[in-house]
Amino acid sequence: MAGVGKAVPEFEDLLPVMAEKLGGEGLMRELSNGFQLLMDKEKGVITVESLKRNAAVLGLQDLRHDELVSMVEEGDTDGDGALSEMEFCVLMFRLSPGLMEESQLLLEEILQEELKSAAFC
Ligand SMILES: [Ca+2]
Repeated sequence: MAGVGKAVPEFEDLLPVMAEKLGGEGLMRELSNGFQLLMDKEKGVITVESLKRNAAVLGLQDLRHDELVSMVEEGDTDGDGALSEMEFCVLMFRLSPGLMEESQLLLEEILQEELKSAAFC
C-alpha cells in the first residue's frame, strides 16, 4: 500500500488487526479513546491545535503543521474546521485501506450502531 494514507502511517497496519481482535464495537471504542486523546477538551472536537498538542501521544509528533492541517481538512465533512468524533472515526477508516477492503461488513455494523446512537442526540 505504498503512497496511501501517508498522513498517519501507524494506523494503516493497526486498524485491521484491532478490528479483528476487538470486533466492531471494540474498535469503535478504541477510536473513541483516540479521539478523546486528540481532542480539544474545551471544545469537544479535534482542531489542528489540539492535534498538534496531543499528536505525540499517538506517536505522530513528527507530522508537520501542514500535514496536520490537511488531515483535519480531509476529515472535516461539515466544513466547520474541526473534527467531530464521527468525522474522526470515518477519517481513520478512510486512511486504512486494508481495513476498508477486509472489513466492509464490520464497517456497516459500526455505522449502523452509530446511526442508532446518533438518533439519541
Ligand atoms: Ca467538522
